[in-house]
Amino acid sequence: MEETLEITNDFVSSISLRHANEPEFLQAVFEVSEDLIPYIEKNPEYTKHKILECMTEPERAIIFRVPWINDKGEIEINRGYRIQMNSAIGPYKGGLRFHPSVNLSILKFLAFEQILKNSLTGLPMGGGKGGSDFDPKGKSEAEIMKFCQSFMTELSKYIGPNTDVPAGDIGVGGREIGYLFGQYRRLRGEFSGVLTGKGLEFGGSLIRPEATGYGLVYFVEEMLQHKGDSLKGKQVVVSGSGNVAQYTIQKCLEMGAKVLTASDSEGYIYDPAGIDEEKLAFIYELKNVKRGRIKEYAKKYGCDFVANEKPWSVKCDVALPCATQNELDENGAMELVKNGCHIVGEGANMPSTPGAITVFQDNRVLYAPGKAANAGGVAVSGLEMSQNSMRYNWTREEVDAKLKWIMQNIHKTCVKFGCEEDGFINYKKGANIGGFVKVAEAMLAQGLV
Ligand code: NDP
Ligand code: 2IT
Repeated sequence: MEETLEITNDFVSSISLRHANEPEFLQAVFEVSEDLIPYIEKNPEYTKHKILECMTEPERAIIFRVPWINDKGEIEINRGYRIQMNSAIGPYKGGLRFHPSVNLSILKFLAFEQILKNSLTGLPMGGGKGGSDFDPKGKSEAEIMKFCQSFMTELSKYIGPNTDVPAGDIGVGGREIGYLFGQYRRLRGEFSGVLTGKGLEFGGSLIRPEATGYGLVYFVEEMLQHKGDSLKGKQVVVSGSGNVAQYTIQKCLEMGAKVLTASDSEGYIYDPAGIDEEKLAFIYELKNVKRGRIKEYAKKYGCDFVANEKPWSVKCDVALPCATQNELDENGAMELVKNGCHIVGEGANMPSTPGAITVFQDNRVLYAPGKAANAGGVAVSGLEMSQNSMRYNWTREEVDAKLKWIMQNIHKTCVKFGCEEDGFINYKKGANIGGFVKVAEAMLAQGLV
């Protein structure tokens, strides 16, 4: 016990110093190490070879200038990044985020989470993440294309189908992946599976756009079934209204649940009658085509729009945060618990703050962290890579069945490593240890590299 404390303190103080200006990265590392350190303690090989220290230092972090010219003919300069975190079990794999908040700390937290998430899928993918502080909001089609081309001109030097395979994340969807792919193909003169989330006409996989949301709902259904329950008839609160939120809502409806909320960075809508198929079609059009604001939903359907607030005070059984990091804090968690919410599944990456996680754990809320619950997106990206390598496409049913099977396996892994003495499943612990073991063993086997 004393030894564990010592190692914890050493690790915590050295990593805190080393990454002093990276709060999100430290938050992610501490959340994971809380579960990993007691486990690592029992395996001296991991301690001796400093596996956790190695895993928290990126293999490589690339930062580059992205110059481009806007529609007014003015020069704009953004910053581009690719964090190549760990390639012990496969090529770096992870999304690209375009959002003004993007910085080294946020991308390192995402890349670190991605190592464990990708391992949990069972597919051979390492961890990486990238992006830019470019803000796609309000930009014309031509500006988006010019930015993507300039970004890829530099990024193309560091990626490839066997080295690093980026995909989408916040602000990067099918449109951006198309422009990025076009520029890579032009620069390299090759057609390869260098990106995932591609259009179906040029190597994309069926179900990839739906995969994160569908996978999240499959995972939550597994959690409920494990305790003899199901999503049917449940009241669900969702945050976000982008890619992950949209397909989360769709699958919840298919499973017979009632979805009461959706949000964006300006606030949330509360629809007590529930979002149905027709209203969801309005959200798709609003967000993916018109690129409008969620408050227009409230105007159209005559329900409440609550500006500058998160939806956690709405009474529900299940909460699915699907927008961004740290969007669900301790107060939000207490509201959820007070209103009887007993399952939280993270569609977003690290949406719950450490304070919120403590509230969930203290109140025995079943809490599924993003690295387990939202792994369906990268899992189908992995399946897109397989299909590209085979030069073949699986049907929608085939991909969906594989996705469901992968989510069920991740659930089993969480139960295996996270089941406590009284039968309570600590999904956070299960996901952290379950994701870690494979990467740690691969790192040990490959020596100090
Ligand atoms: P989108 O860009 O499609 O949608 C993002 C949504 O989150 C929008 O509704 C957006 O609102 C909201 N949002 C973004 N930033 C903020 C912010 N700072 N404050 C409040 N709301 C915000 O992204 P995705 O749906 O792809 O991603 C959502 C989350 O899911 C992210 O955490 C991402 O990392 C994670 N994820 C995504 C995967 C994928 O395959 N796409 C896979 C696994 C996880 P607004 O439009 O106003 O900005
Ligand atoms: O956070 C994530 O897992 C993603 N944004 C998807 C990454 C991918 O490579 O599909």
